[in-house]
Amino acid sequence: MTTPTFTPRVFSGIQPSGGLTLGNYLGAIKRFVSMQDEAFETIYCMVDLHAITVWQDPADLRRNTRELAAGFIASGISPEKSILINQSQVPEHAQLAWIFNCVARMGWMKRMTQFKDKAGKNAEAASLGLFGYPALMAADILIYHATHVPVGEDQKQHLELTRDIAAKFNHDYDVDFFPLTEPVIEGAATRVMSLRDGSKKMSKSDPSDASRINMTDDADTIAKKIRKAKTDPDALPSEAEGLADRPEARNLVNIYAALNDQSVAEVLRDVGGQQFGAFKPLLAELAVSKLSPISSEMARLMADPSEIDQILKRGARQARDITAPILEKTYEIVGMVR
Ligand code: AQP
Repeated sequence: MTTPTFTPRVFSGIQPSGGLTLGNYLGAIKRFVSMQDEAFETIYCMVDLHAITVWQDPADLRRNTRELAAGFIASGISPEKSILINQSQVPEHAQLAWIFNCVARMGWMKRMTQFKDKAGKNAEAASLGLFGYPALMAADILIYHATHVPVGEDQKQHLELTRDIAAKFNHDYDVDFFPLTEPVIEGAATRVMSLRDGSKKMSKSDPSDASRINMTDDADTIAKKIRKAKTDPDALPSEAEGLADRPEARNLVNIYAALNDQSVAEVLRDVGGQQFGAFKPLLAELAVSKLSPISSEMARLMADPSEIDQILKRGARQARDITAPILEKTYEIVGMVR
């Protein structure tokens, strides 16, 4: 059998499980934007079905989905260049996920660290959906035959599972139908850490608002959170090796580098030797200058969400032109009578 060539196609998604954070922006959205101008078809998704794997108030979910779409558009994702969707309007995601539930093995799923982190000590009370989350994520990607997935570092394990599912499906049915998708984990801030604890990733669902910068925070709030960010008493080093055992310092320098499109080495050439009292105001000023145009555009878009709803509806129609034939072919391969 000849190996098919797949159209270079990017898929990625973010959960509308809260407001967008600087971690989502630097780890994912910035790369989503740049990939639009490379040789890829791009599809970006508000993964609302993923969000309900933990409880979401329905009104909040609706608002967060629209606000996330506003965040994508305000950050530079163009509905003319990319297909923008919310997952639940493209039913083939969930339909393929069922097939993948029957391909993925319990042993594979039990190794997923995100489930262990999110379910915590009380795993018996976690939803079945939270456990099955990675199979739905594999379906999100493979229902488009996506070849590349830009994500933050925390999603690496789920992308390996996506490749395992594709490979097992292809093997079991003796086809070359699903591509082995490549993760795209690039940049100075693939893992932005909490501002309160350098060992935890910045997360929209962290109970402490001071742990994260939200894309909708105003200039004063951003400056205050950076001023209060946990650091150590030493001055910044002049070379990256000097950050090795200083997670909080490393995090702030990584954030600066990613926001300013510089490498860590370039940043440290300029700020090495400075105390945090001098560096934090620079970082705050940079963050405000990059984020405030995005938050004002988000506010403008949210003032009339009907424009967002139209974009998502159109996106779903475009998406289904790709997903419906792939689902049909999958059912045929599996042996469903059509
Ligand atoms: N701290 C982070 N640093 C770099 N990238 C990050 N991402 C998330 N947090 C960071 C990337 O953002 C994309 C969307 O993530 P998600 O919302 O689907 O789920 P998540 O990774 O679980 O994000 P959160 O903010 O932690 O959400 P909650 O709190 O609801 O679980 C992914 O590409 C992710 O890598």
